[in-house]
Amino acid sequence: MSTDSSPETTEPPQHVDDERYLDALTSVRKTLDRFRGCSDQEKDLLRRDLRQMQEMESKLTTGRVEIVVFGEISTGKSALINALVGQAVTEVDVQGGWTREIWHVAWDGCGYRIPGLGSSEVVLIDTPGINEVGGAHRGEMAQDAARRSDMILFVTDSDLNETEFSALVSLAAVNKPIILVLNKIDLFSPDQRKRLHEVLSQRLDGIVQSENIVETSADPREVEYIVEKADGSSSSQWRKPNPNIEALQLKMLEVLEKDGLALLALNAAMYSADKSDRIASLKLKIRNDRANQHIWGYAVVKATTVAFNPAPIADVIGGGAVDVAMVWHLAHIYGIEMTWANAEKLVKSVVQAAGWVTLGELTTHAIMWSLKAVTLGWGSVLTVLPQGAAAGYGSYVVGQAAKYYFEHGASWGSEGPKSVVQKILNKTDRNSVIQDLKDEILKKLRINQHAGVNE
Ligand SMILES: Nc1nc2c(ncn2[C@@H]2O[C@H](COP(=O)(O)OP(=O)(O)OP(=O)(O)O)[C@@H](O)[C@H]2O)c(=O)[nH]1
Ligand SMILES: [Mg+2]
Repeated sequence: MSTDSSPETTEPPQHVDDERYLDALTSVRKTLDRFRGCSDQEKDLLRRDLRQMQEMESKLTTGRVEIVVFGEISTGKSALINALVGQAVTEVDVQGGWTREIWHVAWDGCGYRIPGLGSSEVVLIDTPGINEVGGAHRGEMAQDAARRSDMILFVTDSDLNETEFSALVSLAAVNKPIILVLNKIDLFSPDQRKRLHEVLSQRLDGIVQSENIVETSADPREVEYIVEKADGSSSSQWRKPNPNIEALQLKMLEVLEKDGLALLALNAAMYSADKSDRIASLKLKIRNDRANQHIWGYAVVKATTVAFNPAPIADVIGGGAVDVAMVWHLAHIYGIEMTWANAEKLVKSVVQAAGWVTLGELTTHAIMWSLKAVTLGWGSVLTVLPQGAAAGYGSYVVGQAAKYYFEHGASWGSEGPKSVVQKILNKTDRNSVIQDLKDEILKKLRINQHAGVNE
């Protein structure tokens, strides 16, 4: 399986003209195209998703139907797979938590093929028990396998407990056929079996169809046989009866015959829609992180520039070239073309919306906050520090507002700039932004003092 960033695509299957199937194939390929269109950084973060998506494409084109066997530890999941396949392909043990990996086993004997796909096969997937002590991540592995598969066999060996019930409810939400397998029926009397079946049907009303509850004994315990010999004597022998899985086999084939192709198609289409959403939200997140990094970088530049060259108050906030450059750069991050003049206008409108027409107001406040915090004995620091930090804070707010504007496709939306900027001001932890900026300025001051720039 190739894991590089330019996925190979297999040829479309020749003999399937089912519309749902072809739609699913188109949507899977579109999602793979979206992966190709990602930046290197995004591809790096999406490596695993890309591989899974390529697997989904190959699953669809070859017609691989996956049936996951899911349930608590020691309910007989592995025994059931062995019984279906007709040989001991996966390990069975009395010790709970025996199966630790996800196992894929071809169910060759089942006799089902997706019509039109010669290479089609049915694969059974063994999973670790969901409630294994200390095996939380294995439980997640099992859930993940269930999400990718086309049909779910949920195995239990008694009435359901809380874990099983909530697992079933969340599986039911992904809209795949679930067959509830009540295994180990050899351990129950006929009356107990009947009662259990009734209880399960009631509990699972609306979650699993009652005709999809089947009984099996995948690995029945040994029973005593009395052998009568020709001479009239008799002896006792303990033997294992054959597994009893016919009801399950029939049910599985019935579901496959009726819906096999549709299940495969629906599952692939849903899976690819999920991955597509994931790509979109990752792109957003990366862009958002980049934008925040940028804003902070510019705020620090502004803070230190002002601290080192205290300017007349009117220049301190909003008007400077640093803010315009920041906004212009942010537009680029959001893929929006913006002229310098428009960037300047945007900065001005944010400053106005913030109510900083009298720019001194913010600076005076900043000086008040800073006087409390600054205990250093440097007279020069007392003046440059608050002014610089206030200026940086102003840039920070301008940047956040511009970010909102670009995120909404270069628009303030129905709210208008005033209410957006007000919300940003309310949301911003002013003191901590100012404090962080002061730390940055002090860092630079110390560096410069050591370098002998400051006398
Ligand atoms: N009596 C009886 N015992 C069974 C049956 N099926 C499985 N068992 C026994 O149950 C125990 C657990 O079986 P496994 O198949 O290993 O169960 P599992 O669900 O795969 O268990 P984990 O992999 O640990 O989650 C073994 O001792 C099996 O012999 C059955 O139908 N009847
Ligand atoms: Mg097992």
